[in-house]
Amino acid sequence: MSIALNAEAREPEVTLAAHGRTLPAERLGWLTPTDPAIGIDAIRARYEEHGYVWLKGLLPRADVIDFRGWVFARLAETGLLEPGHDFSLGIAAAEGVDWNLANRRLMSIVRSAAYEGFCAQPPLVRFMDNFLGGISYLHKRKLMRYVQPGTTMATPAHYDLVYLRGGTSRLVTAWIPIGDIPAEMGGLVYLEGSHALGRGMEAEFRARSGDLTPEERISAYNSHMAEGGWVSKDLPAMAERFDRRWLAADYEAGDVVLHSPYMIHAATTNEDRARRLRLSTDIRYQNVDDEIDARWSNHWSLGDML
Ligand SMILES: O=C(O)CCC(=O)C(=O)O
Repeated sequence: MSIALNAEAREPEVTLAAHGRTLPAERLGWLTPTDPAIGIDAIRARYEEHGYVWLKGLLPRADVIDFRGWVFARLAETGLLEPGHDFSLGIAAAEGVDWNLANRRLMSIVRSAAYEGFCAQPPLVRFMDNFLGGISYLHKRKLMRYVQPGTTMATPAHYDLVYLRGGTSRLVTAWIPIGDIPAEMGGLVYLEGSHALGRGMEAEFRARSGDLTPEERISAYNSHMAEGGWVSKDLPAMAERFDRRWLAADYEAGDVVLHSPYMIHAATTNEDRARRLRLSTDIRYQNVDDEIDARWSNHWSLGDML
C-alpha cells in the first residue's frame, strides 16, 4: 500500500470549538499520518516519540462504511436518523429522538456479535499482536459514541490511564472513526507531545494519593480528581497553559489512531454542514501477560462509573 502522507498539508482554515470556546489558529496544528507499510519498528518509534500513531487505511474502508450502515440501521427506530437516506451516510434528524430508546439500543449494539467482530477483525488483531510484541488482549469494556451535529457535546480533555489505574500502564487505546470524520465533524484532537505531561500528572497524583483507600486510588471519581477525571473542558486555556497546540485531523474510514494512556486528548463539536453524525469506537488493548484491570472485564454500561 502506498499512501500520500503529507503532515501539514492542510492549512488550519477550519475553526474548531469545544464547550463554547474556539481554538485560536496559532494553537491548532495537524496530526502526522503514518503509512502502516513503514513497518512495526518505525511505527512503535513514532508512537513512543509522539504519544500517538495515526495509521492510514489499516482497515478495509468498505467494511468500515458497511458497519456504519449496520449501526445506524439499528438506531433508526430511535428517531436519530433523518429518514430517506442511506444509513451509512448517517444523516441526523433535526429533532424527535427517543433518548431512552437510543441509549438502550447503544447498549445492545456494544454487546452485539457484529461489534465484537468489528473490533476483533483480523487486520486489527494481527496488527495489535505485532505492535504489542505478544498476544494482544482487548478489554471487554468497549465504547461506541455518536455525536449529533450542531450540539455542544464534546469529550473534555483527559488521559486514559485515569480510568484504568487497576492494572498495567502498558495500555494502548485504539480510536477508530466509523466513517469519515473531517476535522469540522469533531474528531479527536491531541495536545501536542502531552504524553510527557500526562506522566507528570500521574506521578503527582500518586504522590498525593496516600490518604485515599485502594479503591479510591484507582477510581477516576476520587476526591482528588476533577469531576469525571477530566483535566479540563477549556481547550484554548490548556494550550496556553502548556504552551502547545491541539492537533486535529481529517480522519477517514479505515484509519485507526493508537494513543498512549498518558496522551491528553479531547474532542471538538460536530459542525458538519451535511448534518452527518460522528460515529467512532474507542477500545483498549494490552499484552495479555500484563496485569489486567478487572473492572473493565464487563461490557460498557451507561453510568458504570469507570
Ligand atoms: O471519541 C471521543 O469523543 C472520545 C474518545 C476517547 O476519549 C478515547 O479514545 O480515549
